[in-house]
Amino acid sequence: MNRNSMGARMLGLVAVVAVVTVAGCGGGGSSSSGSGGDKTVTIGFAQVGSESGWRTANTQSIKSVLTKENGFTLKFADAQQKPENQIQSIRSFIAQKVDVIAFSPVVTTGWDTVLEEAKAAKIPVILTDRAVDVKDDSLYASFIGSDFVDEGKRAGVYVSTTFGTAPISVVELQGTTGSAPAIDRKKGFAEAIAANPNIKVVASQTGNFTRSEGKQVMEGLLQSQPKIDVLFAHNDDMALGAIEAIEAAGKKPGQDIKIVSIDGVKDGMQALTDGKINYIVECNPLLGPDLATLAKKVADGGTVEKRIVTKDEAFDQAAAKVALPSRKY
Ligand code: GZL
Repeated sequence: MNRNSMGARMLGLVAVVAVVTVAGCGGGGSSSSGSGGDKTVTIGFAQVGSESGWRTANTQSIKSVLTKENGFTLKFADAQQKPENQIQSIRSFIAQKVDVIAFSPVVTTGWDTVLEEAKAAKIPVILTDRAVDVKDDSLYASFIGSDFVDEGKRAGVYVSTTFGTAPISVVELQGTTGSAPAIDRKKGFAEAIAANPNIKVVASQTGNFTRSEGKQVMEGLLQSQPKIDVLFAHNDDMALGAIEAIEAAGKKPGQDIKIVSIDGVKDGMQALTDGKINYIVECNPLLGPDLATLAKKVADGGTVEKRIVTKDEAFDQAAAKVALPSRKY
């Protein structure tokens, strides 16, 4: 899409994108001059959307710490999974002269121009959850989030060692096309199973990280694939949608079709405990506290670590039974 048509789309989106000031004083303009310390830090956060249980937990973690009591004014925007909405929100944060901008980029590409505008405005940018693919990594101060390649690898190693001792047909429900978690989880899974000749990925399609699309795609795969032994889903929400499709087809999820997923949200851990999922690699969404610490530092002009990797556990059915009661999300 060329810049003019992009500009037209973005202007049209002004009415769509609601930038909400969540805490502290309303209205535009920074309530501090590039401050950290005890002065209020005004932070603009452009969230992916509300597509999954993981996103809900991530948003809750962010909103629960970026509060007036903790010295923040939060301007929060929900992009409804559209990168153009995020670009519009970031431009709005720049116009309001916030102290810090943070966002979880829907997809990895298309960010150079707007991040250059933030840099020109001397507003530091923190990436949370998902990464960007930019020529100049000085365009952001820090990236805090999980290692998605490792998550995919761990899922692949489990499939290979647990189910791959005989020939198996695997179907893959990918996350949002072009997003860092979808690209990297697919890469990690493929690397982990590459050496096992028993494993064949017979189909790999996006379910866009949502339960409804995961169900829809799985319905199609159950029709088109003569044999499905294992489902690898890039997130629990798509796995839960697929479970509905598998049961509607008269098959037993977790038994007739084994399921390996990523996230570890409550509904996913419940399905794991109930034996409908076989293994979940966690992707910790509770990024709020670390984001708050980073935001104060960069607002103060301090330097921060370029990459902070959040720790992820993994659960089989027995481990899920033990962990579920005390899960925070
Ligand atoms: C991963 C995050 C992904 C989750 C999905 O960090 O970006 O997006 O795995 C969510 O549940 O929709």
